[in-house]
Amino acid sequence: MPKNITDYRQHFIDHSYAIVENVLTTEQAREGAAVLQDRIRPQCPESYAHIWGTRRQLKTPQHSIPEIARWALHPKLLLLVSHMIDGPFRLNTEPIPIVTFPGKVCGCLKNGDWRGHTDGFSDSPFLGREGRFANLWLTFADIEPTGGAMTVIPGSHYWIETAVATPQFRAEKENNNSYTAEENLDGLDWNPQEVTLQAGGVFFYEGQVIHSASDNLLPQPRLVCAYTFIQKGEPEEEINARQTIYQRFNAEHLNVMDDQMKQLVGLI
Ligand SMILES: O=C(O)CCC(=O)C(=O)O
Repeated sequence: MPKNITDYRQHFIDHSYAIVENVLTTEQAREGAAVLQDRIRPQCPESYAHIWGTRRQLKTPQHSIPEIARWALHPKLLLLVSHMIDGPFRLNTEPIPIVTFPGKVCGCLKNGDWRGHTDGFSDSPFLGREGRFANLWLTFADIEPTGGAMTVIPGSHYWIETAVATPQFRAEKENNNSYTAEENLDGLDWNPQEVTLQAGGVFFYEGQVIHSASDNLLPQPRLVCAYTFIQKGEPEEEINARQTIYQRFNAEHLNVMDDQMKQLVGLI
C-alpha cells in the first residue's frame, strides 16, 4: 500500500480497493468494538444475515447505532474522504454496522471455495464515476487472514466493465451474479485477495469489483461499519436530496444528531 495519503486514490483507481491504517486510535477502536458487540448478537432481530451465514448486518434505516455512525465525523476519516471525492461531499446513507461471527459465510481462499459477486452493474464507466463517491469500511478489530475479511479480485472492475458490454454475459450475470474459480472467465486474472488490516484502519472498495465476504475461521468476530459518502450536487439537487433523507437515514438518529452531524448528512 502507498504511504502518501494522496496515493491511496491511485491505488483505488488501479485495484478497486485501498487500505489505510491507523485512522482511529486503538482506544477508539476498542470503544467501537464494545458497542458493536453489545448491539449485534447472533440471531438478534435488528440485524439480518440473508445468504451470508454468520455475517449479520444491522437492518438500516429501520435501526441505527448513532455512536458508531458518528465516527463518520472523525477528522482523519474526513481527510481521507476529501482525497477520494472531488469537491464537497456528504454522508449519503445510514452507516451499516456489521459483525461476522465465526462460521460459514461465502467460502474462503484456504478451502478454495470462495465465490464473488458485484453490486449490480453500473451503466457509466468507472473512470467517470470515480471521484464522486467513497464506500468506506472502518474496522474496530484486527481483520486477520481467514477472519471473515472482504475478499476482492484486484482490478476486476475493469474486466467487468468490458465483459458486461456483451449482452449475453450481462444477461447471464444479471440472472446469477456469482463468480467462481471454476468458471471460464476469459482474460480475468483470478487472484482474490483478503482485505486484512488492523483495528482502527479503513478500506475503500468499488461495487463493480468482484468481491464478497468470506468465512470466518477464527474464534473472534469481524467488526466493521460501512459508510457511503457522495459528492454534493448542484444546490437544487441538494434540496431534492433533503426531501428523501428520512428514506436514507434512521428517523430517531436524525432527531438526535448535533449540528456537525446534520451538516455531514445534508440536513442543514
Ligand atoms: O462483508 C463484506 O466484507 C462484503 C459484503 C459484500 O459483499 C457486499 O456488501 O456487497
